[in-house]
Amino acid sequence: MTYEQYFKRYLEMIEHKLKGLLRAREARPLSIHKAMQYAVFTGGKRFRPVLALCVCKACGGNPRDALGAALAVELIHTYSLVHDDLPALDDDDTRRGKPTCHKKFGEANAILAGDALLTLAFEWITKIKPAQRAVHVLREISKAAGTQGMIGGQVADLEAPARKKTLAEHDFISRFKTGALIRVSAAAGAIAAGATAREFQMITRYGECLGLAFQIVDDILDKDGYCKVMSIKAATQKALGLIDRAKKEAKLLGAEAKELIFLADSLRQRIPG
Ligand code: GRG
Repeated sequence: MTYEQYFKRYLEMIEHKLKGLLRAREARPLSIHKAMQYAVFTGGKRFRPVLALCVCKACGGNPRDALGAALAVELIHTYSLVHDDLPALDDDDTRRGKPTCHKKFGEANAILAGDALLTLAFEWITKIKPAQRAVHVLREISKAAGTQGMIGGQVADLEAPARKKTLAEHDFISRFKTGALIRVSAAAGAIAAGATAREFQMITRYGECLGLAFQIVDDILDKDGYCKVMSIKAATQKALGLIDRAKKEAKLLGAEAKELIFLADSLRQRIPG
């Protein structure tokens, strides 16, 4: 079974909510809302929100309780892609095979659309009930998206010239730039479910392993990043080791963890060869 088939229900829940959320924003000024919709609906895998919903279920919650957190991480992920594509950063013309947001709507609109997606994410976190869980999710996501997470990793990446990076630097950058948002997607699902401290720790370790593996797999597919400091074979081994560790953590949660194991295996499936 494919990722899309297995997670059909979750993917539909996420699309439905995202559509409602962004349609409601068709108010003036239309240009910014069009740019936001364009960025969100250009065919992302929705890996992070699916992860949040699976974790919520694995920790005994109703996946719907994690929807606010799931949408928030997807909006933050989308904003990071829109900004990363800008001329001042990666200067990319295409994303997911289509023109980047700034190519389609202009640079000013793309900057503002990214800002608005980030702000909207925080509005959605406030919808998590009870309020105590919303505050906990807010704290974790703020840290993971900021200089102690994604932004910190991006800055460290910009400051380290590509060919001089060591393996340790790659690990540091990837844990922050990519891993933090994936780890917190899992953590937020656990918080929304009212997980125990033990479950929260296991889920955090699961998310950490998956987050680092995610970047290594992305680099294997692009023959970039890790593949500049190690062979594709070694990078594959490193990713497989992390995916196995993630699965071991998930298995400690018992039968309810089967979706988490499938998700880890779908990442494994993306590795070529
Ligand atoms: C805030 C400007 C800014 C940057 C933060 C996350 C990030 C740093 C930049 C985005 C570009 C990048 C290469 C990130 C690495 C993480 C990664 C592999 C992103 C792609 O994620 P997928 O595969 O994308 O989940 P889809 O298209 O499926 O949503």
